[in-house]
Amino acid sequence: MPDLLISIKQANRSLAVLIDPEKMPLDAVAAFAKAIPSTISSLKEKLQIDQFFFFVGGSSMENTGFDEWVKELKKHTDTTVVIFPGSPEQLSENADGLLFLSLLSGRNPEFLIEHQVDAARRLKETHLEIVPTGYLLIDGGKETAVQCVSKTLPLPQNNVENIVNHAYAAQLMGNQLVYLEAGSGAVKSVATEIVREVSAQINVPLIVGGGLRTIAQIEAIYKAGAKMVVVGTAIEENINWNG
Ligand code: 1GP
Repeated sequence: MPDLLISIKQANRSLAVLIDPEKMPLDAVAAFAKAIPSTISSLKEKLQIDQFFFFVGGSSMENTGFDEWVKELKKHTDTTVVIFPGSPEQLSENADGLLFLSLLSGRNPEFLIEHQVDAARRLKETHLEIVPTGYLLIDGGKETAVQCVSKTLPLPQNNVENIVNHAYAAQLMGNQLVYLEAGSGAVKSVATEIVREVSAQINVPLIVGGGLRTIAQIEAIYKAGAKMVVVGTAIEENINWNG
């Protein structure tokens, strides 16, 4: 398995396609894995992407057949699969890596430390590459699943300094990645100005996701300094999405 964190640091542009197993039945996984490479190669060309990942996870606390689902995906793809967990139960040895998220924008202890403690013993025994990630929910213009499930408020986009301070604190706490999340299906993605300010102030790779639907938006996010962009809904709605 490639070293996930090193490869994110070394590549100029990484793109992750986010898939929520709750929204894709097991028997649809093979067809998805067969169809996605042509979408990926078109995006690769348009955006000069160096590498792709699948992020797998969802905000729902359910975990029906998560492991089996990941196993099915790995059976049909060579792409690195990274767990983007919504809960400690979303774990599978069939994946390659896991973002160990702390929702640092919020003040709910459950998402700051309790889930992490719950997962600790299982993670100690895993072969997965675990990457500590400071996860910041940014106001995306509507109530998103992360906000709803975590019962935390997003950081308003008009207070850039506050977002920068959260990101810098995330780095000081030892996080190896910082993730600016406008929330799945956000009406307003994270402003490029915010991406620029945050990426100038931290020296760990910056991930940006939520509400990204056009090539122009994604290009602007990379240009502003993001190392990785995450796209979910656009591809979920249309497997042939190409911006
Ligand atoms: C990943 O939640 C996002 O950061 C995905 O958002 O579904 O809006 O692309 P979309």
